Amino acid sequence: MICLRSVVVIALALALAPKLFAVKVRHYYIAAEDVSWDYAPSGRDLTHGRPLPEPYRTQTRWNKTRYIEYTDSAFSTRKTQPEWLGILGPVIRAEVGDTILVTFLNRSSSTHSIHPHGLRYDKDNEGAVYLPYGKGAGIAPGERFTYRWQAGRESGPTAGGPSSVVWWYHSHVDAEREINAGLLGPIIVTAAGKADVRGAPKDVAREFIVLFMIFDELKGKDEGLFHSINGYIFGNLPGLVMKQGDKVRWHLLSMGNEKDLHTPHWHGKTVDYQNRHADVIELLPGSMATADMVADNPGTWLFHCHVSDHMESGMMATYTVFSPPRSCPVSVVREDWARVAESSRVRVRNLGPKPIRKLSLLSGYLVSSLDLQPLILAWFSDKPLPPDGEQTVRVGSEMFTTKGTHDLGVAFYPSWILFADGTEWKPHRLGDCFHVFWRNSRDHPDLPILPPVQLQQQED
Ligand SMILES: [Cu+2]
Repeated sequence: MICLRSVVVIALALALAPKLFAVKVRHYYIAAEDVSWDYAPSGRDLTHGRPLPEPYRTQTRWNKTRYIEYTDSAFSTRKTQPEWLGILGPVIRAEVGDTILVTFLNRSSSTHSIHPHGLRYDKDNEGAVYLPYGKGAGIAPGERFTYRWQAGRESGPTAGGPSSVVWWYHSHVDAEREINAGLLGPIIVTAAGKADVRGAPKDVAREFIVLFMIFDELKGKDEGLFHSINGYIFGNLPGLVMKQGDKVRWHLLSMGNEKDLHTPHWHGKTVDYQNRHADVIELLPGSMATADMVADNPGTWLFHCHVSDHMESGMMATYTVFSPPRSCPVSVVREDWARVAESSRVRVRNLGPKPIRKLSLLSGYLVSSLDLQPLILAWFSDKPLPPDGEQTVRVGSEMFTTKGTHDLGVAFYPSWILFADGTEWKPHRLGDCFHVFWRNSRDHPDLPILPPVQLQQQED
């Protein structure tokens, strides 16, 4: 009997052990670095397909200081972050119950810190300069400090709300100047039991974090005021893409001064926000808001601040909901840029079961990940193409010249296919089944290019 009781006690202890000791420590390595930042890398207003308006075209590249994430304490290998994060520092994630360690290395030329919102810390780990000072209040250039923060119950979502919430972190030595410099980023805390291994909520397909903020480069002069979303103006923010049907979570942030009253507005969809349906959300400087969207309306949609002055000044981006990919009857075969450029021929493969009698290809310059400029020229196959067969199609050589071009690459896509049985295939949208030959494949291996002609103007 005693023996059985001991077994039960041991079994109970073992069963409870994972719960008692499952406190996760998530360790991040984040440096502050002086960098150069371009508010409009394309040099264009990508939401309207035209040059940047004055006065913003004068200078879009400025010196900033950013939080950059590394893989470990050597601070030699950078972690890649999604393009859409833009100027924001890396996402620091935790599940309620976790401990967060951030080893901060100050590689910039001024003293900085990391101050978290929403998490629990003691004085030394507050990362803010005021009396009395904690050890992590300000870290001098070249120095490092490891902050320890707790994501307790009060850091997570409340019952009935979304499964994750967003908080700020930013430098707090001379906060106004440092935030304007770019030293800011998001913390996401997921409810206990609802996080995957990364700490991200399991019940949403993707989370986007978007900061609405006016960066001031010239002490308030118009040409130095960048009304940006994640540090990009006039549609230059890349990567807000999702699949049709995805449950998507938007974490909205605002920072800045009394001009930073922002009202993010989605075209194309409403969101669930604080027990109401909304397509505009109100933000004040320092605000953090979380809204959920079911991305069931395919297309490219405008996402912008609804304050008139801010709209005018380029506080806009687009997001794209992809419909499920259509099966393609042919593919353009992946090849080296140099090889294609030299031969002025692309190879086409018949992916379907039916023999193809004839087909035509169109092409366009990929000016940015959101902007494909179609060319009018069409090229035709010169002989039938059996199932699984490949043949080369001669295309114009002029598009492969590098002189004076700033495009990322050249895209080819089928525009018409005539099968041997007399039936035809035409694209639903021009650009369906496209393939890009990158001018520099090493620089743009994973750029999430969008099907062309999806960029539609969605004016209010
Ligand atoms: Cu605004």
